[in-house]
Amino acid sequence: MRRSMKRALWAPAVLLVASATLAACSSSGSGSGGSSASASASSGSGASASGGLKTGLKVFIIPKNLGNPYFTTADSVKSGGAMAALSTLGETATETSGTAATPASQIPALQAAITKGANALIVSATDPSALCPTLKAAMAKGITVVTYDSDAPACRSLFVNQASTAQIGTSEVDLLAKEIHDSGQIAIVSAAASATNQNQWIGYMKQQLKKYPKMKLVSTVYGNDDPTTATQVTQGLLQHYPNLKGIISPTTVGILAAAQVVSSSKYKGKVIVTGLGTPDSMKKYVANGVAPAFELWNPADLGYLAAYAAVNYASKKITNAAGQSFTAGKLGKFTVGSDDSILLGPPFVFNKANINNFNF
Ligand code: RAM
Repeated sequence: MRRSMKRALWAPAVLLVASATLAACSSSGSGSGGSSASASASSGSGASASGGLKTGLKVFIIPKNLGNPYFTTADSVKSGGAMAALSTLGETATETSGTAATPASQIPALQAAITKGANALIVSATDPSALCPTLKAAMAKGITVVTYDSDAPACRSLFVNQASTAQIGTSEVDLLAKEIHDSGQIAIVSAAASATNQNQWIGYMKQQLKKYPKMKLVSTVYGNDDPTTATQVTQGLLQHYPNLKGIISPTTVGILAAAQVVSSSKYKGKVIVTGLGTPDSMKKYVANGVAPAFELWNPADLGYLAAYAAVNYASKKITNAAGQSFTAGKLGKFTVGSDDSILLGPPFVFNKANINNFNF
């Protein structure tokens, strides 16, 4: 919390700088669609390069799934994400996962990384309970386990959080309330029912809704970070609740599907969509008024920070004790909070006035 004011001032500037950088790069990142992507540096194992950090570490980045543009941006070299940071630090980086955002798809990638001699795992948890035995086995072997994006609190050393969990949930309700004048039926289009981040955010949304007695949450549906499923569950919502006024979708895949469905239906102009989306995918829906405002952070910065946190931890430069600090390259200094987590910054609100400044 000590950092919050500094971050509040800093985040838009970083996003603007990052967007300019990303705009200059070609569009596609590494890792989409395949089972793994690698970037390696040619340094020797165990050597001490920048600031006493180990080099030559085998670091595996294991997002919820591959093919999700959010994770491609968070992880890839081209966007300046986790693999870019690891390459700069002289580590060997591999992005790997399944193609579905499910534990059944993600766990084999975790197990394979352990078998291949991983020194560190950077994981976005599809399901903390299902992943825990594998993550605990990794930690028992001395492997550094850092979660990012979606936590597995009982079975990792550190969590790199994109923004305050409470602030994300609360601010999404506030954004929608403003658009629908504090009144009417609303629904949530989530990702997977087992995802830690989704469930925590939804918990805070429900608390915040108590401040808006005329807004009624009628349903929460799950699109599983799959465009087809997210489209179908949104269509189902509109059929079952013809008086719906708003949808909150705290997933980049879900918000896009929801905005597309509403835009091409008779509900355009009647149902407002908000949540967490990437600016590139949502520009069209900000312009047509279906999603006037939504939020996110820079996913590339999240991956970059997670990489620095993992390498500092694996190099024994930090522990997970509150107050431990390290420098994450271009992002500057970060401090471990009282809950073993490191906070990137507050979410940023995109709207008509600013969205064209962003390219990710
Ligand atoms: C989706 C994923 C991810 C979430 C983002 C906002 O891509 O569900 O976990 O953090 O959206």
